[in-house]
Amino acid sequence: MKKLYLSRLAPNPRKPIILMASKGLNIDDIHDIEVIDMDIAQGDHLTEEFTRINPLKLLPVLVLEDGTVLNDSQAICEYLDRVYGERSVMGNDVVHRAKVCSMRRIAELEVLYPLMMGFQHSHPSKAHRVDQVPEFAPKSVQRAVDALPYFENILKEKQYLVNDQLSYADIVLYIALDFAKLQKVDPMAQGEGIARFYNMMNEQFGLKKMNPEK
Ligand SMILES: N[C@@H](CCC(=O)N[C@@H](CS)C(=O)NCC(=O)O)C(=O)O
Repeated sequence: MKKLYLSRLAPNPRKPIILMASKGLNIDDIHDIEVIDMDIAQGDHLTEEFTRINPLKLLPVLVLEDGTVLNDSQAICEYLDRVYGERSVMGNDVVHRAKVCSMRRIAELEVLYPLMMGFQHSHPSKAHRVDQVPEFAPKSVQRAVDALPYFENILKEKQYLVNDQLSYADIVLYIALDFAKLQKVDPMAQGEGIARFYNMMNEQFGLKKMNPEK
């Protein structure tokens, strides 16, 4: 049995859950994957046992049957996309894959990552991990906001970021927009295209929809 260590509310662990959902699959119903829920607030990922699996103490992690450890959300999504379901979320052909790769890198590096830095440098729960520089937090969040017009220009003309189908790039941007709310950035106030996109993704993959019991 493969083991997928997750925290269902955190941005990076949400990627594999949404990726599978976008392929019509429920991560909890895959016959050869055991999902292990970790509580970041309780420090489940800081134990000695988990540190042996991922010395970086970060989620998500997928451990394959032969013991191979994939400790990065992108790598896990690449694996899941190829192994499960029909349609590829990473791209159907070489050019489509390259376009998805480019767009998801921009969403990740220009929006999600600066927001993560904003959170890590400001939130009390991260003080044990990060040598916090509080003045850096708003500047980092602003950097993410400054990148949003790039996506607005695309989404005011198109339903999805790449071609006419949902891809991994959309998943990364959606997760980043949802995470932005924690830092008082309203996804509904970043332009018509982003607002429509955010609503569409949120209806399908929102935290409430994916975690009805929470
Ligand atoms: N590059 C990693 C980053 C993973 C990451 O930052 N995970 C966060 C949740 S979004 C985490 O585990 N944080 C725990 C902590 O900060 O203590 C990936 O994408 O998998």
